[in-house]
Amino acid sequence: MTRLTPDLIEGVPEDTIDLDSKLMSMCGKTVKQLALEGAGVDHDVDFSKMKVACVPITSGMGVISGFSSSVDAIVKRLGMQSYVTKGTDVNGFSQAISDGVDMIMMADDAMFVAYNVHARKYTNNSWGTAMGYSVALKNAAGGVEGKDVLVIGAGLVGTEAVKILKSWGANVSVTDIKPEKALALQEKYGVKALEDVEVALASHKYILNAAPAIFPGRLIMEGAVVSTPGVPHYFDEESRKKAKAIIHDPLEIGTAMMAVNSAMYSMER
Ligand code: 2YC
Repeated sequence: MTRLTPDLIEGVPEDTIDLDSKLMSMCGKTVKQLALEGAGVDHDVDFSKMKVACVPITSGMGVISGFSSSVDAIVKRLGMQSYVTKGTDVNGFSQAISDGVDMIMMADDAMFVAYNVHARKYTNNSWGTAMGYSVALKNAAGGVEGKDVLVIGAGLVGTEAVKILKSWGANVSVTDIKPEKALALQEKYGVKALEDVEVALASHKYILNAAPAIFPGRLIMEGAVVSTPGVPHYFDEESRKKAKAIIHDPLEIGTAMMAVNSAMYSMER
């Protein structure tokens, strides 16, 4: 899993990229509306009663400066009550439980979860990112049913995205730097494994890029819709000119998706 760095998320607490405006122009939806759609909810939901604790986790490579405060800000932007616990790890977790929160958000080096205390169920960031960026792609593309969609990366996020896009009736192709990983998805989900990423990229208008890869604009089709959670993220000038939409943010779409999905485990649908 690609590990965020403080510089990548420093703009998240203040939403310096104004993500909702970008998504409204590309997808016609806000982050919250995309997350509700991904959670299978077709109406707005008032989350103001939802109490959330974000617990910093020091295990492994330790805390990422700004990560918990970014998650806290993203959850607040959904209308939920949220705070970062004073304690970290088990101490923070126990504070959250004794505070009687409804949901706990925390991440170590392997997993990032939104745990709904009442439902005793969680949503992880791999599914949340895959769903959030698939919903964004679907909205920006005006639907994906019957359309050729390329998923780049057969890792945790790419695999979830393959399953989601296939379930929506897209003709899914998948490519990975390790061909055997794409072939495994071909076997398991009946999608097409493509060997050459450059040929794949240049022949697809709809792309979900779940790889930490950077692609030159010469490979991007005119009018391409690129939904790209992958970090590091960089699309050159040519890509920006040719693409109809390049949907990216360092953390918010995936985090909002998992927070909304887990909140709905214990709320009226
Ligand atoms: O600050 C903390 O609590 C750290 N333990 C957080 C570590 C997050 C590691 N994961 C990542 O950087 C990325 C995120 C986009 C979520 C999934 N992988």
